[in-house]
Amino acid sequence: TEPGPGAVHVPGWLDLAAQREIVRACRQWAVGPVPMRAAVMPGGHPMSVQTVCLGWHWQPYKYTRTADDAGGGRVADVPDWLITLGRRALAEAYATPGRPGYAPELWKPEDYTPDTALINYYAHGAHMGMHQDKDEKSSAPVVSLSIGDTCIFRFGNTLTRTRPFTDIELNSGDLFVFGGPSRFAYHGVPKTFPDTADPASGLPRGRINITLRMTGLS
Ligand code: MD5
Ligand code: FE
Repeated sequence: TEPGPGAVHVPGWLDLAAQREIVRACRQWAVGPVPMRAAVMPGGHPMSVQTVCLGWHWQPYKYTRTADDAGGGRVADVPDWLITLGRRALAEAYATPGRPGYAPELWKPEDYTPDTALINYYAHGAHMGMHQDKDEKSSAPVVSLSIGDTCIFRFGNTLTRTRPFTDIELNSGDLFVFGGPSRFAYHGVPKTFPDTADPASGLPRGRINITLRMTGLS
């Protein structure tokens, strides 16, 4: 379905075997080379969501080459299989004739080379406030993959962090692509629903969201 222009939701895109493989990779990334951490906002409050970064390290509100807020060092690269998965995601969302949201002009899958993946972990009770993703210097789409607990994803508008917005349930295995006019919309995750995922996803507790991005940085 297409909640806004360039925003395409593909429920159940990842099967359980694919979800388990991704969770297994995330478990490794969470311990190093730069461990998963709750980023600390400029006001001094740690986020309730924990994040591990690939490619570039995200610190509120900038990308850095070394993880100066998390022990220093350089984060792992985005693996080729994840870049390939991102291209397949774009092909599915934008280039499948007949799918609502069909928009092959928005971005060519073969031109999609995400150089960053942000892996967010939502323990029970974690949430993410309304914000825009504008630290990237590229308008390439963001590919979002969800695994584990169901959440409410709040998709807003480009002008304000308030209404109008659309609340959408994201379940384990769902794909969401944000491109075109939706790339810089406000969005957030007001809540997750504890213990709602099939344990066969590989994630017995909490929620993982992976976002693939092109930073436009070098
Ligand atoms: C999440 N993550 O579920 C969300 C999914 C983040 C973040 O918001 O910044 O790590 S990504 C949702 C997204 C990305 C880019 C644009 C839009 C939504 N949008 O226009 O709604 O952890
Ligand atoms: Fe975001």
